[in-house]
Amino acid sequence: MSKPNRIERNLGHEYPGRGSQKSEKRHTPRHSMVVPIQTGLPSWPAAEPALAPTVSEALVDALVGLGVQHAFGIFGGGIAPFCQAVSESPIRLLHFRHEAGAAFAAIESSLATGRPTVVIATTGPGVSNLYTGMAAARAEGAKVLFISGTTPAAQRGRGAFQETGGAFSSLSALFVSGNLFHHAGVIDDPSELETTLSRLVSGFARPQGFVAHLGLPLAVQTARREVSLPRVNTVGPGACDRLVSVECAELLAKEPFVIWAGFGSRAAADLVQTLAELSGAPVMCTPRAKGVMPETHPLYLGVTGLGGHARVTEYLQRARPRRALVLGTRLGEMSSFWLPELAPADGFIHVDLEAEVFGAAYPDVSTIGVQAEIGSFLRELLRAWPQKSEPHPTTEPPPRSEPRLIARAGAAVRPSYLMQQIQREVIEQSDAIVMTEAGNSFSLGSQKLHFPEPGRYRVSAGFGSMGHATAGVLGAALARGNKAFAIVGDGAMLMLNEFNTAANYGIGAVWIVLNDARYGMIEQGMRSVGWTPFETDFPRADFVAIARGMGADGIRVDREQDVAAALQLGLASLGPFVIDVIIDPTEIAPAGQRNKSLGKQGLSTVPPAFGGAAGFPGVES
Ligand SMILES: Cc1ncc(C[n+]2csc(CCOP(=O)(O)OP(=O)(O)O)c2C)c(N)n1
Repeated sequence: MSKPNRIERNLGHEYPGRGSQKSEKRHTPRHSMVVPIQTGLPSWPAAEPALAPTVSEALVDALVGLGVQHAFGIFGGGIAPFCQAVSESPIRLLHFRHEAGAAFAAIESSLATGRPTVVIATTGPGVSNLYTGMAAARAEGAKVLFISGTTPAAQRGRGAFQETGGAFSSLSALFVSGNLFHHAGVIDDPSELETTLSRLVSGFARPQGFVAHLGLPLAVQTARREVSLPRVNTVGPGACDRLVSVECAELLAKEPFVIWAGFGSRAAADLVQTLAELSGAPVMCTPRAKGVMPETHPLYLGVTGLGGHARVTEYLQRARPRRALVLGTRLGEMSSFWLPELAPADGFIHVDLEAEVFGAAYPDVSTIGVQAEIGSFLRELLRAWPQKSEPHPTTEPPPRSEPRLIARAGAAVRPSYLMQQIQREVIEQSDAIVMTEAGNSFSLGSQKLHFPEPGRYRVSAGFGSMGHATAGVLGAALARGNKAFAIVGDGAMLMLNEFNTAANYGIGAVWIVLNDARYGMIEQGMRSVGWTPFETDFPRADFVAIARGMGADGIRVDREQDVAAALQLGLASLGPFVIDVIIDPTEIAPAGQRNKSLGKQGLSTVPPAFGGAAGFPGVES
């Protein structure tokens, strides 16, 4: 037998994860997964012909082969056979309380493990409840396959219950590839499965995210068919062109520059640090890239965007680097606020796998776009780095100065004090993932938490749905040692929590609730633009009682002296645990830039009813 060549050796002939499934369930492949070869007349007496697998079973087998370990969702008649096939496989099936919660958990599980995950929903409202999660999956760059029930072709347009898919359904737009899905469609005929699987295999092999949605009518879910697995192996994007890296190295090495790291550079964190140390270029990070450069490193400048650090812009104005090397970020609003002061005079060298991001956020800034995988680009850049070049005598980034807060007595907990204690008790004492949520926790997390490595901090910066972290924390905990923390608002907790799901499966999710009995970010935003807040308060909720009423546990904290002990309890708890912190609502979260940005977009200092016009005086972050 001939030896496998290099490409075959690198790729193997198996899908990622095959044979490495950690599951107590035994998995007996239901069929050979190959098209049977006719060898002539059957021998006599005829053996009982083995039943071909159903499409559901064949699809599940393929998903196991693709490395899927978890499926999250809500069942229903329209998707029951597929749910059953998953339940009999090594994939762990978790039945949630809301489809959006299932989707957020799937996104976070995928991002924490790098594996594809599956979300299941039934027809009609099952699918429509997923919409927010689908958009979030795409915005976050996760690898998620949504599978939903659809109405069979013969019943469409005839008033079918929860009609889904086809020309007559209000939900047809959710089965079209485009800005929402990299691949989507209804499988109306079992023979379409092979081509669909090819799409999934190559899509999930991409280094960046991949989001797909398949609709399966019941008759297709139960149809029997011998399925041959796609014989497709894909090679990732090639090494970055050497000439390009030599030119970039020359441009960067001749004058001081700054590195602007985004979420897409998280897998290349060590190379980012090496380049910074070799060249003397300081590193600033977008909120989702926190930890790509250790946040204690002397060359780390700070965070840009929401909750960003003033010392980043101070440094850029003082040191005036000529260029920014932008790595794996689309420089969207929450990452940059499109601030001109973040763009150096000679512009950007922007590296990303998606060419559409070049020049999109800063169309008037001179940009050299390099379409490449960040790791491969940086490796080539380091190889091409001029031997003789000395690190630039960059102006030293200013040292971080943060006051050490002492617990105060007799008042509610200051959010800044809570963050300081989370830093000490959770981030420095464990390797748990810490998430923040749309609301004040986002800007607080960006500014006040410091991470030593990538993969520890998660926030949905671009889509930013409330409920993303409150439910996503289940997926993060499942993926990483059954422990993850979500710092969230009380409003978000009331919108969506999966206490009951976490209790059902003993998931070690910990929620740290900023309980201020209001939509705090909205209230503070209104005040900061000179409005008198309206309709932002709501009755204070007791999250410990809610958690206990749903099978979880928790503790209420209303004094700063008790914060550390409560966090330790959260860290030690085996199951789901809520830390319900009564916070001081008068401490303003560092979200001023967001309010400024809203002003630029047309929000006025005076409510429109009173004749307000767009724009308002600057609010410092
Ligand atoms: C699904 C969704 N609806 C509305 C918003 C707009 N929004 C952003 S923050 C916020 C208030 C958050 O309040 P809370 O969860 O209590 O957090 P706090 O700011 O008080 O810490 C709202 C309504 C959103 N991001 N997502």
